[in-house]
Amino acid sequence: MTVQRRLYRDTGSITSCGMSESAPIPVLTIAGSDPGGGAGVQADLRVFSWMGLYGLSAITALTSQNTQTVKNIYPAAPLQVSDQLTTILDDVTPKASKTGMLAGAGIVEEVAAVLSRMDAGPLVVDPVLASTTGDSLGDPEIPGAIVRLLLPLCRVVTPNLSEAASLTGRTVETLADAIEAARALVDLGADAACVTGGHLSGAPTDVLFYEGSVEILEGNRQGKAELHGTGCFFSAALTGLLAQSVGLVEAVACSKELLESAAAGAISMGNGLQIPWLGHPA
Ligand code: PXL
Repeated sequence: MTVQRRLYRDTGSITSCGMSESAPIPVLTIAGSDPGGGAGVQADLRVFSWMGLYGLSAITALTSQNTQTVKNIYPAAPLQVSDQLTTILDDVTPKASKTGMLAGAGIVEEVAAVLSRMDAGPLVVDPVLASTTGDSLGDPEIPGAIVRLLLPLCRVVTPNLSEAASLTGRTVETLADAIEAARALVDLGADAACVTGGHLSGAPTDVLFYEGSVEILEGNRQGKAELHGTGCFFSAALTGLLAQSVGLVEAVACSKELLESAAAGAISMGNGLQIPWLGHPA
């Protein structure tokens, strides 16, 4: 697999497929629980441990869901989220962090307040607004709160097309739209924006806007079916690579290749959507 070869050649601390060979590096996810294991905190921690990293997690919501549907969402109280965060960060400084489902504008406010005063490493914001099954994962105030409070703190924001549309107030349907949306997200305060193109018609092409230039990352669609938890997988892999000091463009390209590999190996765990799955590291 190209990821393996490229990482082996380019980065001393990574032996294969994004795996760290040094002492376990702490990485943090701030996200919701998916008890079905396909998305959210459970997916993030699976990616982190596959990379040999030490996963920390602050839970923003419980959900009752499986591979077919999101049945219920139970958001944490905002202060419960900030309490988890300050308690973790008082003790351990992650080398990188990510946010996933934040479940309410009040939670976004608390997360931003903590991350603006405590070091949690470079921040990946995955602006989760809905599940692949189409269920909303939070209140309508979330996109505005993410733009106002989290984009200025983040290293990179990783929306899919519809999330990019919600964050920017634009129509984002084509590759040209995705490029403009990525630029707009940087104008709104992100250091970099990666608009993922899994829902583009044609090849799943991602767009990265970073330091004034655009990188187009073409991908290959693996199978026809939608998968559950692809956004979480991608942003967790990206966080894990940033934690290992891989440069942003390389980390995005590598995360995309890891996701393609996991999509090619997707598993049916329940009767609904398949889950991206990486086999054991080589
Ligand atoms: O894939 C987005 C996502 C993120 N986080 C949680 C989820 C989902 C999708 O269902 O449940 C907790």
